Amino acid sequence: MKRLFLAIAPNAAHLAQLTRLQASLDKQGRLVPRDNLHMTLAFLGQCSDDQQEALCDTLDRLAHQRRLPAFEVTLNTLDYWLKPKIICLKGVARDPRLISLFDLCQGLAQQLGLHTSEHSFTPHITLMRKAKVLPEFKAPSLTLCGHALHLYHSQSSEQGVQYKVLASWPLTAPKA
Ligand code: 2AM
Repeated sequence: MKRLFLAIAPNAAHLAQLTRLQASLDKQGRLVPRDNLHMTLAFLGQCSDDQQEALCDTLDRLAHQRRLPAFEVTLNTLDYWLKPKIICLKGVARDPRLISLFDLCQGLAQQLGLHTSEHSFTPHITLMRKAKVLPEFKAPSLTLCGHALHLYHSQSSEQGVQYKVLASWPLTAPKA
């Protein structure tokens, strides 16, 4: 069994902005390492090899049929979520292509009997864990263009949790 999730990776320019933003957070918490920064579309939980294979087969087919849409999202608000104790940079899913990609990922998780989100979708990137307070400054605005969907394996190691990309699919403009 592997702990898996589907997510989008920020590009190099966004990573630079995110690490600058992290540097201005107060140090009472644990910063998410730069290589781990991502925007989750579906946390799948523990998956068997068969579930992983079925998921990858379906996503291969959907990508081939150009049914995984590229999208844009603006993340521009810092928030503190009390229950998971995280600070994140969040936005609103206004782009219907992002909403449909989220629904598609959640639908796949459901079909395979995997974990599905118990919350409505708030696109966000977690910057700090074990956080205690919301910083009071205004966040920069980041507009992400989703061009690839990645399947990540969340692995616990001595250096902490590491996320490894197991597979990727291109996100495309729909067929004309
Ligand atoms: P996040 O996107 O808010 O940081 C891998 O564990 C990723 O899946 C994390 O980044 C995490 O949150 C997200 N995730 C969503 N729901 C989760 C859950 N119930 N348990 C663990 N991680 C979850």
